[in-house]
Amino acid sequence: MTHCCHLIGAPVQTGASQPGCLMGPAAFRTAGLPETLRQLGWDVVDRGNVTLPETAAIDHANGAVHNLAEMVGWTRVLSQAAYDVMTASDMPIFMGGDHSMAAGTVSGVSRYAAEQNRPLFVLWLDAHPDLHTLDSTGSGNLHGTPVAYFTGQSGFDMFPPLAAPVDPGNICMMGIRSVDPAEHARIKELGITVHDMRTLDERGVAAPLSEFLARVAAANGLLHVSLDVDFLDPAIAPAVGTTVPGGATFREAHLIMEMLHDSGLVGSLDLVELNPFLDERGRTALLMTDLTASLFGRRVLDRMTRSFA
Ligand code: NNH
Ligand code: MN
Ligand code: MN
Ligand code: MN
Repeated sequence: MTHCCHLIGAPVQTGASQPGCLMGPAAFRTAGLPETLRQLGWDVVDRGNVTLPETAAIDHANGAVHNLAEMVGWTRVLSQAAYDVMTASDMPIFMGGDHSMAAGTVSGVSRYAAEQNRPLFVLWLDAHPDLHTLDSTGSGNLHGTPVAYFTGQSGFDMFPPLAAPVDPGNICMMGIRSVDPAEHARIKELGITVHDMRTLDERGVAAPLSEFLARVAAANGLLHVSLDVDFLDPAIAPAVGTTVPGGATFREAHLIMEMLHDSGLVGSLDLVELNPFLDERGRTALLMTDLTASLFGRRVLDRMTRSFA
C-alpha cells in the first residue's frame, strides 16, 4: 500500500530575530522536497501555505516580547491545520517557518493523539530548548517559547487553550548547546530528557535515540519530530539566524533520520528555522530535504545502487 504524505507550508517569521523564514516553504519546494518523496514511493499532496488571519496587537508586561498577536494567530490556524491533516495523512510535514510555529503544529498533533488514545512523544532536534515563557524570555523572540506553551506552562492565557498538553516526560531533546538560565531551571523542574552536545560527543546519537524510541514503542506512542536547522553544525547548514558552533554532523543527523525511519514510530515532522536569505546556493535547503528523505526511507545502499546503475 502506498503511503501518503501531506505538505503544509507555514511561512512564519514573526518569532525569529530577523526576517527570511517566510521564504522557507518556497525553498523546500524549490529544493525538490515533493519530488524527492515521490521518488521514494510516497503519494505527496501539497496543501499549500497556511495564512495568518488579521490580528490586533497584544501588549505584554514583559516589554521585550514582540509579535505576540502574530504568534497567537499562527498557533490558532496551525493547530487546526495540523489536527485536520493528521486525520488525512500518514506522515505530514510542516514546512516552516520559524520555530514559534511548533506551538501550533505540536498542539494540533497532540489533540489528534489524545483522541486516538495514544500518548504523544516529541523529539526536539535543536541547539536550543525553546522553553521560555512569555515572562522569562529576555530576547522576546517568540521562537524561544513553543515548548513552554505546548507543555502547558502558565502565562499563555491569550493563546488557544490546549486540548492535550504534552507530558514533559515524553519529550527528548538532542543537540542542545545554548540554554538560558530560566530554561535550565525549567528543564530540571519538568524532567525533560536532554541529550546535549556533550552527551552526543561521548555516546554518539544511536544509543540515546534507541533508548527514547524503545520508550515510545513500549507506550504505543505517536512520535512528532521537530527539526530546527540550528541542530546542525553551521559549517554544513548556514541558513539560520541563530547559528551555534558545535552542532550535529552530516552523518549524525542522517543516522538519526535513518533510525527514525526504521522505527516506524514517526507520525509527523516539522522542518523549521530555514532562512533562505542566509543560505549559500541552496545548500541548507538541500541538506534539510536530504535529511527528510532519510526519514522517509532513503537508504545509503539505494544511493550506491543508483550511482553505479
Ligand atoms: N534562547 C534564545 C532566545 O530565547 C534563542 C532561541 N533561538 C532559537 N531557538 N533559535 O531554537 O532568544
Ligand atoms: Mn528551535
Ligand atoms: Mn534553535
Ligand atoms: Mn535558548
